[in-house]
Amino acid sequence: RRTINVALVGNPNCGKTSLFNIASGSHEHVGNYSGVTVDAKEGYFEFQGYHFRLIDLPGTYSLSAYSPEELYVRKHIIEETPDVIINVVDAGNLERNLYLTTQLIDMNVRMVVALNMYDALQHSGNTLNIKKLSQLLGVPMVPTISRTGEGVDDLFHVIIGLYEGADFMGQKEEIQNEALREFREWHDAYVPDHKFESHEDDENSFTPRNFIRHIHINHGPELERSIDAVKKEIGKTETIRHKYSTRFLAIKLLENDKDIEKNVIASLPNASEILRIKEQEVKRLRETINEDSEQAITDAKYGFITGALKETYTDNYQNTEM
Ligand code: GDP
Ligand code: MG
Ligand code: K
Repeated sequence: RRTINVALVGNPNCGKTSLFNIASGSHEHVGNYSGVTVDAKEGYFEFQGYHFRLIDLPGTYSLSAYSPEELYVRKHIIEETPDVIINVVDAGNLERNLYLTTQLIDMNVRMVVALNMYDALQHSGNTLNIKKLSQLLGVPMVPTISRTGEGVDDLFHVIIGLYEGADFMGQKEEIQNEALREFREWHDAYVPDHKFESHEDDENSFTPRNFIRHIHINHGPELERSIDAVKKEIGKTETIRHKYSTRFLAIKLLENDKDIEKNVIASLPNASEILRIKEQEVKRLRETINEDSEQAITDAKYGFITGALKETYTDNYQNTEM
């Protein structure tokens, strides 16, 4: 039987290590932590008949190339290719924490969000429509309290489901269809310029499972146009196999990510053409939206998050103030 490789990714102090400890400890623990380094702790355990290898990665706010932690996490995801990533999120600090989530979505990884510190959210009296937020981002989400272990079994059930390719959160078909209908309604109203990519352009392939894999954070028409232009040129080098999604690479280039430029793009036969198109798009963006492309991408991601939270999160405190 294969081992399911799982990595914990999240901001500092969102409860990754607590989750790591409780997952490795509360289930049958069949091995010592090996490969213990300053950077990443590794644990082995069994759950529901599956072997798990769990890595506790360093905390990071972003997947840019601005800090050793960011580069380390990014490199781990690409080189170790975990089967499933647990994006641990502080449910009391969603706006900031979901920024990293949008970057993981760009990377097109198989992931589940652990809405951790859920006890703090409950005590605050604020409410979150988890199902809807999960539809808006195209990622399954499970509330957890890693200090007590609540929700952790549910989390690993979802991970097994994702690993085995089960349908969206194991929902029954009629619930899936309902969720899908709601999602499409929202999508058409909210991002009218954006079209879903689907397998073989088959309308029927637009299933919840596919939208988990194919949903994109929409960055608005001008940025999406630039992303497409750069992505198209990167996509021409089909003989070169890199593990990054071309969309992620295009976004990173437009963010002026020198690590990607030097360590991924430079080795492609059409590197100079890719960079020429990138420069051209950076210039075009400066002229059309009057903004630096890196800043524009950050703003668009926060815009998406703000919009999603507006639809799903009610701030009780603010309501009583008003
Ligand atoms: P890490 O930096 O992401 O590894 O976070 P830690 O696991 O070290 O947790 C940071 C702090 O949050 C610690 O004091 C934990 O006890 C606390 N903590 C972790 N998970 C939860 C949770 O679900 N609820 C609450 N209230 N506190 C938590
Ligand atoms: Mg930690
Ligand atoms: K995804």
